[in-house]
Amino acid sequence: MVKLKRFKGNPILKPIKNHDWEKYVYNPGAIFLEDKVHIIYRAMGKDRISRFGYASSKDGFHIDERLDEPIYVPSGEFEEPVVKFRNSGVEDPRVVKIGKKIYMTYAAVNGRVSYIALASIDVKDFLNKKWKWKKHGILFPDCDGRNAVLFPKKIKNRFVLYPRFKPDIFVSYSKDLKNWTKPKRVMKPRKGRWDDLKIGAGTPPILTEKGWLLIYHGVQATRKGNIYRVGLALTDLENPEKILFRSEKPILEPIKKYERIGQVNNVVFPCGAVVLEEKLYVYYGGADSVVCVATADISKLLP
Ligand code: BMA
Repeated sequence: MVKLKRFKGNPILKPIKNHDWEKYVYNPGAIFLEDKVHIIYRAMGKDRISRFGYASSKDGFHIDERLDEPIYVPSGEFEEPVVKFRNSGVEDPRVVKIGKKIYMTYAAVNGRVSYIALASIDVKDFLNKKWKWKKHGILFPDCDGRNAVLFPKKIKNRFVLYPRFKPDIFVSYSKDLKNWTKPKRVMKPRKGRWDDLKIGAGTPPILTEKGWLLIYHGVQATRKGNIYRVGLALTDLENPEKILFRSEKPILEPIKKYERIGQVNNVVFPCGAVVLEEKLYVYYGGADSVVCVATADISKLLP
C-alpha cells in the first residue's frame, strides 16, 4: 500500500507570533480554484476560541499569501462559549465548490457541545476576498456531531453528506441543504486496528474512475493516549452507502516531531485535498499545532 509522502518543507504554516488569534494553526480545508490552492485553516487563539484563517499557494507547497485577519469567526448560540476556559468557536473547515458557490462544513462548538454547521459563499466573492458568508446554521440540532464532509457533486439530484456521530461515519441526503434525511451508518471503527476507537471523514470525497475516494481519520486508543492516523476508503460512484474498499493500514501516521508533539500529541488530521496533475495533495494538521501537506500519485493510491 502506498503511503502519503510528506513535503520536506513541512510545516507549511505555523502560528504568527503577533496574531493573538493564532496560538495554534491546524486542520486545514483546501480547494483549487483559478490556478491556486486556497487553504482555510483553523486557528485557535490565546482565548481558546477557534476561527478560520486564509492562505494560498500556487504550487500546493509554498505559501504565497496569508491574511492577517480571520476570514470566518464564530457567532450565535452554538459558536459562542457557554462555559469559560473551554475550547469553543468554529473548528475543522471542509470546503467544496458546487455550482457557483463554495460550501463549508465545520464543527460549531460552544464549549459544551459540538454541532455540524454549514456556511456558503459565492465563488466570485471568495476569489475577491469579500468574505460575505451565509451561515446556514446547525444541520442536526439534537445530535452532537462533527467531521462532516459534503460531496462536491449532487448524486441523484440530492446533496450528499458524510457526518460523524461518535464513533461512526454516517450518510445523509438533502434536496435543499435544510432538510436532511435521517443519518444512516456507513462505516464503523474496526476492532484491534489503527481505527478502533472512532473514525471521521477527513477531506471531502474525491471523484476518481473507480469510485469516490474518501480520506478519513481513525483514532486508536493506546496506553499512551489516542493516536490519530489517516486511511482511505473508496465508495460507489452512484451509491455512497456502498463502501468498496477500506485501507488495511494507514497511509499517514504521526512520525515527525511536528506530528508527535504539540497542543495534542500524536495527531495527523486532514480536512482538505486537491488533485493537481494526477497528484493528490492532502492538507492536514500536525499535533493540533501546525499545517502540513503530503502527496501521492492518485493512481498508485487507488486499489
Ligand atoms: C478531535 C477534534 C479535532 C482534533 C482532534 C485531535 O476530536 O477536536 O479538531 O484535531 O480531536 O485533538
